[in-house]
Amino acid sequence: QEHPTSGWDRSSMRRCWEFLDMTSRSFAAVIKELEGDLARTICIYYLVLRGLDTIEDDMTIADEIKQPMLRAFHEKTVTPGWSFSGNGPDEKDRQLLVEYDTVVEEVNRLAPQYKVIILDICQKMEVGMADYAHKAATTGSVYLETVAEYDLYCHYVAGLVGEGLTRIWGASGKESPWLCDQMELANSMGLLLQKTNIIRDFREDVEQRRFFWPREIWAKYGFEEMKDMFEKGDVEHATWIQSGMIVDALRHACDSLDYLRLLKNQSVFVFCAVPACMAMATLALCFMNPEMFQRNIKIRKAQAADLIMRSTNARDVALIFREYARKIHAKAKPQDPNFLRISVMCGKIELWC
Ligand code: PS7
Ligand code: MN
Ligand code: MN
Ligand code: MN
Ligand code: MN
Ligand code: MN
Repeated sequence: QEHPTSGWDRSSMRRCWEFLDMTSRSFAAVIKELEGDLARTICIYYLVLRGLDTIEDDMTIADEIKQPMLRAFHEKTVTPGWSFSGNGPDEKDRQLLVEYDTVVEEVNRLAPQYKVIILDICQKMEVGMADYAHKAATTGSVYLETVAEYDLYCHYVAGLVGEGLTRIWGASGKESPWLCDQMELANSMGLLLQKTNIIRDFREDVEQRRFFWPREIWAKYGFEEMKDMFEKGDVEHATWIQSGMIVDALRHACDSLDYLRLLKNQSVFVFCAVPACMAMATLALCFMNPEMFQRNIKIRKAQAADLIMRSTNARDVALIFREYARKIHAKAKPQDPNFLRISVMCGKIELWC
């Protein structure tokens, strides 16, 4: 952190580094290791999106309030002195918005080429979030019907993050400008991470009335509502739905490996590779694991540390992906309707190496 460009000499930036530690379990370490002005830039990018997501996630904010808040967030983000104390008391990152004027101050200090990218992504994401939040508030228990709609929601909340990161890598000169021609791959990185999060957070999301699993994947097993998957005691069918969600997330694994192979800067590579490996480990942990429907399961600290140590180059990361693909394949059951698709998907990861 005590780098010439880290902003350690300013109290506002020091507070932002504290907010990063407070709001992110997995990203803080890899962000701090980024080279040159990227560390501070990505820290601010993270805090802006974390602030936006803290409004999206808060189900205690009424739709009439939430809609204009979300849609104006890119303007609030550059308005000196702006902050927000309207989050419910239980919202985990509410303090970030209470002191958001500190983030605003640092956004306005960013190099213009970075600031314009961050605000552009913020504006696109808030529109997507607001549209889905409105649909959820007005239709009740389910808002994603098809896998295509699910892909689009994940594009808004995570694919766009990957797009913005890629444009920032290009603008920094630390990655090739032609990386920006690979936005489809950047989108896939985001979708792999977001879908893993949506699978793992199943119970917590349903309990807070956030229903991200597309009906197309679960309604065919006779469930009428998402909570039926843990209330009806039909563990077998719930398991096939879980494997359907996991094989859908695995569709993005090979694209993610393709993206990682294009990176040249070591600090950028580690930043992108570590969350991707964590996602693969999390998918393997969730697969065929009925515990996931009952509580929030997490990979072990030691396992995470091992992944961080091994995520140093594209070849080793591909081997990590293959290791988890094999774990998944070994747990797959022939009576699972997704069995063939799982085998094919694991085979594709195997062949990538
Ligand atoms: C700028 C590092 C590496 C090319 C705050 C990193 C919600 C999974 O859905 O709150 O609310 O439950 O558990 C991160 C692509 C984004 C996607 C996204 C910004 C990877 C706000 C991470 C992170 C692109 C939007 C989990 C997406 O949070 O989610 C920076 C490459 C933030 C990345 C949301 C989710 C993160 C997430 P939810 P959570
Ligand atoms: Mn969230
Ligand atoms: Mn969210
Ligand atoms: Mn309306
Ligand atoms: Mn989540
Ligand atoms: Mn059946």
